[in-house]
Amino acid sequence: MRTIHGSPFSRTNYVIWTMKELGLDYNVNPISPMAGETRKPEYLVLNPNGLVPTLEEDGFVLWESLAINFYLAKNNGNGKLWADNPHHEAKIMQWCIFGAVNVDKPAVDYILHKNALPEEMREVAILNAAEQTLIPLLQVVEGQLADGEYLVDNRFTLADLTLAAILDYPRKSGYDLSPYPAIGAWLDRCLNRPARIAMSAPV
Ligand SMILES: N[C@@H](CCC(=O)N[C@@H](CS)C(=O)NCC(=O)O)C(=O)O
Repeated sequence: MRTIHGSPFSRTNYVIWTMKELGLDYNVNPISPMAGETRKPEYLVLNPNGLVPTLEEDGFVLWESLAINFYLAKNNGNGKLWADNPHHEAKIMQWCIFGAVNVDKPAVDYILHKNALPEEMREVAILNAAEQTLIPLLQVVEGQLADGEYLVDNRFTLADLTLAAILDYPRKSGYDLSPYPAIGAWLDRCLNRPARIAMSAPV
């Protein structure tokens, strides 16, 4: 029995996308941070950070969306989403870590302070800083995509899934990606995959 704890409107969606790509069976326990459900004692036993997502699989518990995705892809993918040699594995990890460590924070700050937070909580200084921080990071991704349709091994891997999931929301919130045509085309390619589209269906 595999359960993913977390509202699909959170980083939980990175893991749901992975499970859909891999064709795995799963249940979603749609607990919501907004409703304070991640701070309840029964949830803190699973994830002492009080954050989503958390994976529970036959008594095995794992948190951090990237670690969950590595675990699922390495052990269930038969090469899908993952690598066929150590160099590709290292490159997939490089792009995923780059996404989680460098891109995620300014991307989330941008979304929150552009339109997700209630208006009185939005700060223009944070929005502008996020916008500026993203520029050199997007230039790096644009440079990589100038040479191919995907980030690693010319096929869709966890590297693409991770970065596309992170960059989807700033674009939806209005971040101007027109200076980065390769990113725009690649995002469309990734987000139009059947597994991603299936995520909007009831789980
Ligand atoms: N690095 C963590 C971040 C998890 C995270 O920040 N989750 C947010 C939702 S997207 C959350 O649970 N927030 C609840 C809170 O801050 O109380 C991961 O990728 O799993």
